[in-house]
Amino acid sequence: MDACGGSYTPEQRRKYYISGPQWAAAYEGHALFHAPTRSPISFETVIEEYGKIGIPCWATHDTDVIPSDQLGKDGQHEIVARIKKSLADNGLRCSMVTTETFHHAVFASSPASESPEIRKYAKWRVCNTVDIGHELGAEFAVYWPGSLGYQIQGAVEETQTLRWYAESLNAACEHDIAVASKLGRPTLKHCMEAKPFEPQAEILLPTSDAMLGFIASGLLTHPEMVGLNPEYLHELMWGGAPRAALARALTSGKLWHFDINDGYRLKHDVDIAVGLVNPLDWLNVLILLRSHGYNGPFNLDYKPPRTTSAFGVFKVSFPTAVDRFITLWEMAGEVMQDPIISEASSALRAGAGCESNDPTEIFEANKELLSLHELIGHRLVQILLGVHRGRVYSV
Ligand code: GLT
Ligand code: MN
Ligand code: MN
Repeated sequence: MDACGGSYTPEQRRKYYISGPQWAAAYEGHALFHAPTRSPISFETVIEEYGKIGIPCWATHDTDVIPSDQLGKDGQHEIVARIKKSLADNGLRCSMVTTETFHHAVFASSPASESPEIRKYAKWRVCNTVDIGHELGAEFAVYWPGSLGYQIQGAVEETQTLRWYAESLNAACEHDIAVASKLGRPTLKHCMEAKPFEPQAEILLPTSDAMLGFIASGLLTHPEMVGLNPEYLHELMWGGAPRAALARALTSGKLWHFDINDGYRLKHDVDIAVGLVNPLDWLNVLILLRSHGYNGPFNLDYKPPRTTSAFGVFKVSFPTAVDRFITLWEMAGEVMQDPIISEASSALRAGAGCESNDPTEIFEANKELLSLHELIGHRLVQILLGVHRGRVYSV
């Protein structure tokens, strides 16, 4: 790591709104075909290690830290008190809480199951997470709907299932309004997270755009309290352009929280760390967010690879992810100031000044100008590779 260079100090890292999820650091390397390669670790260790790295915020699912049978009971209160202490001791804060409505067997038929008792339990779970969020001082609650979909077609009626799903979000928002006013705190920002393909064969809300439609559908009692937590890879997975998906969220005023990672198109959710696969696309994503003043969290929702040791998780995986993010963020700022890109962009926006209404004449007048698209692309790659600073290779 020392030999690699290019790293930031914990103080520098703390200037960015970066959050580390409990589940990312505690991921043991298991999957359908994979046994774990790392041992369980406590939230105390995760918070302490995040503190040493300089990750300023921590996020968690309810059951990442509280066993299911302790939810809502004394055990929950004891654990939440220990979390608060651990955060305070290590100079972190909790930015986001989320409800695990996908792993436990009770959610096999989704949190919006036909069974009223499962739906009642799901509502209770999201309301309980709102309580935990307020107690920990969180700003955001995230909802990944998990099994909201089906394996067997025809058995699930889609419109009814979406109505039922909306009921649990409505319960969370209404409970939040009551709790926040009692505590004199702002309500949480409730953010939906889409993922295509997994874990059902068919998914009812597979993309951020589907979720924008759902938020505007009239099914929510408080659509103003509900926004998006897009995940970079989840938009790439279905073949979308993450930057365009983010732009659509931005124009709807719903880009509130952002899961940062990387991976490949049309594959499963490999959750590789930010910038390891698509650094140029990531640079462009951050230019978009910086130029629109996005100031929400960047949540490190990736999985340290199975081949990384428990030691490596905190010595290699997290610090390098944070540092690549910061480098790309700062580089995005450099692009925004770059005189060549700004001159080329202004020239494109000014157009050729052709007065004619004849399409051939308009094309002729603009055709040289439009070469600037490719020139801008070249300049972005130069900046990414450091060529603009004189880095050259010779054979
Ligand atoms: C799950 C999912 C992630 C989500 C988590 C939030 S759950 O791990 O794969 O992308 O962000 O609930
Ligand atoms: Mn995610
Ligand atoms: Mn993912």
